Amino acid sequence: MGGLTLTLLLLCLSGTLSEDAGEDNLNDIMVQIQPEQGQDIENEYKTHNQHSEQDQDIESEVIFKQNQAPSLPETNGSCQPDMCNLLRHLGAMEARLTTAENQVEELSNMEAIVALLQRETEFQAAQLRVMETKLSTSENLMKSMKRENDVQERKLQVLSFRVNATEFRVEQQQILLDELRRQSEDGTKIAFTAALGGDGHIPPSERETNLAFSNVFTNVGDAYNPGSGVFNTPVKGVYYFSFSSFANSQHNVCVSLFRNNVRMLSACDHHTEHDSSDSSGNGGTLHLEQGDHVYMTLHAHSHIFADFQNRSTFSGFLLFRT
Ligand SMILES: *C1O[C@H](CO)[C@@H](O)[C@H](O)[C@H]1NC(C)=O
Ligand SMILES: *[C@@H]1O[C@H](CO)[C@@H](O)[C@H](O)[C@H]1NC(C)=O
Ligand SMILES: *[C@@H]1O[C@H](CO)[C@@H](O)[C@H](O)[C@H]1NC(C)=O
Repeated sequence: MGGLTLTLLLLCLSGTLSEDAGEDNLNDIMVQIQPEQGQDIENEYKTHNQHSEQDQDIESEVIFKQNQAPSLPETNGSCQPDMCNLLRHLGAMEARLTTAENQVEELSNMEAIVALLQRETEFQAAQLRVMETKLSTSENLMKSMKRENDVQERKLQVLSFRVNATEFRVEQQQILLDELRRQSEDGTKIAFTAALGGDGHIPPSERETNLAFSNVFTNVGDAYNPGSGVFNTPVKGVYYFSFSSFANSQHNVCVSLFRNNVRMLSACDHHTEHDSSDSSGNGGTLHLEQGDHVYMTLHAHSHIFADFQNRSTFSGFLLFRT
């Protein structure tokens, strides 16, 4: 009966413990109070119980000491030796309780720190997610910029092709323009007309002979030589030549136009009893190289009239250069 009361008293003393720590501490207390020691205390208590007024004092003393803790050991002068022993145990227990409380507080501080660290970690994770989003946005932007860049590059290539084509056309037109300018500026102008001059006819010969048309009417460009009757082609191009010949009644007339050593054009008229003059003529365009010689010949056994009536003539001019 006395033991139960003590246990209740001890439970009251440990009322300040937290719920978790309370049970452990109570066990500690029960261990501290060994069975035989407990029996002593119980006996002691019974003895004291017989003096009820004294009992009242002790109970008050215990409650007072609890309020005065942890200065219990210094008050041993005013308590019974057994009670003092109990009180010292109580003081030690209280000290351990305080330590445990401190540890609990430390633990709860640690928990707070852990919670803080957790919040910090969450915050950093959130920041990381934001940065990841930003990064992927930047990457997408970069990709789209690269695509745009590729498109621009292709456009530039197309433009480059067009510029090249335009440049080519401009170059061609420049060449054509230069040629036209050259033709119109140094505009080689070649034209001549000359007639056989002399005091009568040129008699027939045993062989074909050159004719020198010495009566010059025009000789623009000085390509025709009236002394030899040879036209010396000054520039490559297309030329037009014409000639005519005249002979009187008893004679045949045959003339030819030569390019270098090649006969090109001819004209003949054979005499008859019925007319008193024989005329013939021919003409055409020739494509000549620079330096080509063009001249007229009188065939062998042919006759031609040469005076100042200008009936036998040789003409030529440049149509265009090639
Ligand atoms: C209490 O008791 C201890 C020995 O148990 C002694 O050294 C001390 O002086 C005592 N204190 C008082 C206040 O009597
Ligand atoms: C344009 O012409 C230049 C040389 O004139 C050449 O280097 C370039 O490759 C050409 N560009 C294209 C797109 O043909
Ligand atoms: C022949 O040409 C000369 C000039 O060289 C001219 O004086 C003459 O009148 C011309 N004769 C005829 C018949 O046309």
